[in-house]
Amino acid sequence: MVERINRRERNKRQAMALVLALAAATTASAAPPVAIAIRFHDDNPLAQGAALSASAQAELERAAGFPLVSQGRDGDGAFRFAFALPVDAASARAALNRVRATGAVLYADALPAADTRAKAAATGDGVPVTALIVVTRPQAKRGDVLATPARARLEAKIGTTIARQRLLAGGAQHLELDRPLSPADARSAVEKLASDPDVLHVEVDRRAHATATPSDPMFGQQWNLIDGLGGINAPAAWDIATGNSAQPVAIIDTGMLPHPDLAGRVVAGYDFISDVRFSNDGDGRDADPADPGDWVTSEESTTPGGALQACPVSNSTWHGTMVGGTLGAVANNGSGMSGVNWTSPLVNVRVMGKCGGALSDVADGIRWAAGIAVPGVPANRYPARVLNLSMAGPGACSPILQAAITEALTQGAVIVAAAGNGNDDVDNHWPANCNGVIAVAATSKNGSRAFYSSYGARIALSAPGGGIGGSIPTLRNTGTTSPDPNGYGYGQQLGSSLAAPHVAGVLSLALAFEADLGAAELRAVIESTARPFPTVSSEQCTTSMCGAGIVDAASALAALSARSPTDARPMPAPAPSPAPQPAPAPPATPAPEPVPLPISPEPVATTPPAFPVPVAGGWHAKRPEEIERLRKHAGAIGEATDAPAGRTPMSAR
Ligand SMILES: [Ca+2]
Ligand SMILES: [Ca+2]
Ligand SMILES: [Ca+2]
Repeated sequence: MVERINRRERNKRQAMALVLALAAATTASAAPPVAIAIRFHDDNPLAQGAALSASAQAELERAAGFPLVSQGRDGDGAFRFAFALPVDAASARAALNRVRATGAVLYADALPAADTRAKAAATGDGVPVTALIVVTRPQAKRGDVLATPARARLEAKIGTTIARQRLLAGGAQHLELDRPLSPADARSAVEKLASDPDVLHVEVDRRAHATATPSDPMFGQQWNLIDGLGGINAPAAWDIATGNSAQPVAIIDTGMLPHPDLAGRVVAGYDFISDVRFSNDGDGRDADPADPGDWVTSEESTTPGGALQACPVSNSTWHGTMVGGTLGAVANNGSGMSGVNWTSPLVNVRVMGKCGGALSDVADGIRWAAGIAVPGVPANRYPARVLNLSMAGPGACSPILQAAITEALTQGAVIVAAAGNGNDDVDNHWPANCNGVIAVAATSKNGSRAFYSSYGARIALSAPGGGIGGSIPTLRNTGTTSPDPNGYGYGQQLGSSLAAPHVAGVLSLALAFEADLGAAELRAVIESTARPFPTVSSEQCTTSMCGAGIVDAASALAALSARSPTDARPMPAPAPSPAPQPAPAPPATPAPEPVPLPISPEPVATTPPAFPVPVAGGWHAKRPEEIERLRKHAGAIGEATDAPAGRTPMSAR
């Protein structure tokens, strides 16, 4: 493809190569990406087939500003390209944002030099294996489950019986094992199953863990929302948007509790934990996603052969309540704290219980949160366009999970994932290492990389997670095992779990202001308006470590509002609908209650947006049907016709 370019283009590219070489020479120890994955919308006729047409690729190269070498398509449907010239991390980031801003792609991701995706996701993380996920040939099934001969053959290979089998959304089979397998036995079982002619794919159902770390209680102010150095600079953004009661945000977590500072904000969700050994509520999936606690005792952790063997011993974390509060605690109610978003409903999607959450449940939870049907689960009356995943588990992104994420992106969802607290390359941790996900690293109050935060080329941007100089004020419950009904209050926490909902919150404010933005465009907006990392004496963030910068709510919203006025389409107030009313409308302008800190003196940006405005014509303009789909999604609540539950499991308590 490269030889097709004309001489003028070639000259331009040679000049660009020189600039890049200079840039590379001054960038210390950055691991530059070697390739990119670009996933177009499925209904784009120019993006069919095994490779892009020459003209489509030329247009892609023009948008990116770089010559690319086609490497075909991967299993997720993404087109892969190598950079024809060496590219430094910052230039690659800018190129990808230009491609995202066109509105034509579901995602455009840089691929690290060592792609863990290629490695088989055969083994778990050292804990017993309680379930396997297989994709079989159609003839191995009878209806939704394995036919008897195939099942018996697989059981012989696994070495134990399959206690339950069920169909996951997306068509894979979930095989819950009668007894947990040791990691070594699981590895052997996976190898044997992989050689079975009926098995197209097999992997261990791994677990991800909540990614917040307790810190000492301290009286805190919400620097994370206010501060113009290490915070997200929210007050000026709240002059433009505070949320939208017609645009739900999904908290895919341990379940939220009825905390007074979430009153009226939480709408009906679902409990996706299918295995009773982890659910801690006495049954499998059910309609009550309230958090019953996720404590693990030392006895559970040390019982040989038990499902919880080797799981970290801990009290209940109330992680979902904490994450939900960071994103959406009620503002201006005279008590407690404020969330990033003051209005949008929070959908309570429970996927993590004792010892974290299984990727099979996370995948189904993602689909359901985005409004996609999941077998055996009632339809989601509050399909969300912003999904928050404050969790991380070791290993590559499972193709099962990637398929769920890609499908959710196709529905218009934007998916935010915590980098994890392992102080490791994020490429080794799912779900943040899946394509199309906005991976968020954590920063301290002084803008340095938080000591625990994972990092690397896959990080989109950073947000406050706490560390040096202060932790993040959060909602909490004082129960150490079960929730204490009189124990609701406030605490302090650290973690990339708290960084993620800051970004999800800013995305929800951006959507509240302009509902037509697709997932990739939203990412381009928040990356290109992120605040550069301040210079610090230790744990300096760089764009190759911590992404584009620290998410800046004021800059993101100012950039959107500075675009052509006809581009701005604030959603109208929701039509009277059967939806439970999520929140009393907050006053339009004042800063939230508990925040005595002065607002940053920096003026609201009035400069033109840093990201390109979509161009009309060609593949890279957003198509009318795409806009229509996004609008429909935004209006889904008002259009719901089924009777309301009237109350949520939260308000029923
Ligand atoms: Ca249950
Ligand atoms: Ca439940
Ligand atoms: Ca409050």
